[in-house]
Amino acid sequence: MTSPPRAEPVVTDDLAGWIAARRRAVEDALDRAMPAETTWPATIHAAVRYSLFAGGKRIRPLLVLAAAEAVAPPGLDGAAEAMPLACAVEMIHTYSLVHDDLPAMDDDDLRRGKPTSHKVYGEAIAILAGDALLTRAFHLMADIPADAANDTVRRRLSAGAVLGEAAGTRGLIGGQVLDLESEGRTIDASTLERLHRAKTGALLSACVRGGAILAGASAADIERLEAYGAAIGLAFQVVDDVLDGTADAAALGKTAGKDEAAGKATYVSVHGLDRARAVADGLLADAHAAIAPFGERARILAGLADMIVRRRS
Ligand code: GRG
Repeated sequence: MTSPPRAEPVVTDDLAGWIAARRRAVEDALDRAMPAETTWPATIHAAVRYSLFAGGKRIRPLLVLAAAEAVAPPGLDGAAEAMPLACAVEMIHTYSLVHDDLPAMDDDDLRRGKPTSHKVYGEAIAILAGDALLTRAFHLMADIPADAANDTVRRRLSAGAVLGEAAGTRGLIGGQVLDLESEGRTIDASTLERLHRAKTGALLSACVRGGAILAGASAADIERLEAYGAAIGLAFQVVDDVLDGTADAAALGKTAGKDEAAGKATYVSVHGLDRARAVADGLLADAHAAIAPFGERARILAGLADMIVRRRS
């Protein structure tokens, strides 16, 4: 069955301006957080920077900052409080891509429109570049000024724990294990959902939860944002599956149609294209409903959810 063309995404000037400004701030903070390419040992710093600055969309850092800004009380700069997490989560995301592309995992040649890390630096350095990114993420979260207030220290530890949980064996790594074990097998819809909630959803959810924690959100607000994060976390992967089956490599910046070719279950193979799109739309509605109580304060989060579900790459 063919699907009707989808409406163009509505990225308002307000949202586009916010995204451009925050992306710049994230690029600067990431640049400051990583040793220069010439710093000893130069090979590893060049490899880390090659992948970290390869043109990622920075969706995760944007979610961290948007959540923090939505809940920060007057007088607190939510984005400044949350910037270490915004950088840390992008480092972890980049490490996972570098390792996922390795011959022992997905064995991919193209990522973010460029040759993958191991193609440029060799396998050993690519493994170490991933390790370095993961290590630096938690170093950054723990790097708290000695004179920081108790509240700041507590929030940083708590956000660090949220990040560790999402990146760990019940999140990103667990999802990757389930993915590897599912290869070449028929899996049912609930296993597929579990896989994606862990592999993709956990980290995206942690962005929102961690950003809110760093800005001092109440437990009730954290719970609302948690529901938003869970919905967009899964929606992100459903849309990724749809794009993997419908877009080309030039638009995606990575090999397209690879999951299908490898016999991997995707939302499209399990549910069909139209149903997969309907699932994404339903999750988008859930995300909007979860943040409705925030009213105007959640307008950027609402816009990011629309962007995630309506994106073309
Ligand atoms: C190696 C522990 C470990 C995990 C790997 C990241 C990953 C798990 C697999 C890569 C393949 C995949 C489908 C991941 C799901 C998450 C996803 C869609 C990543 C791409 O995220 P984008 O679109 O990428 O935000 P950019 O490049 O824009 O940052």
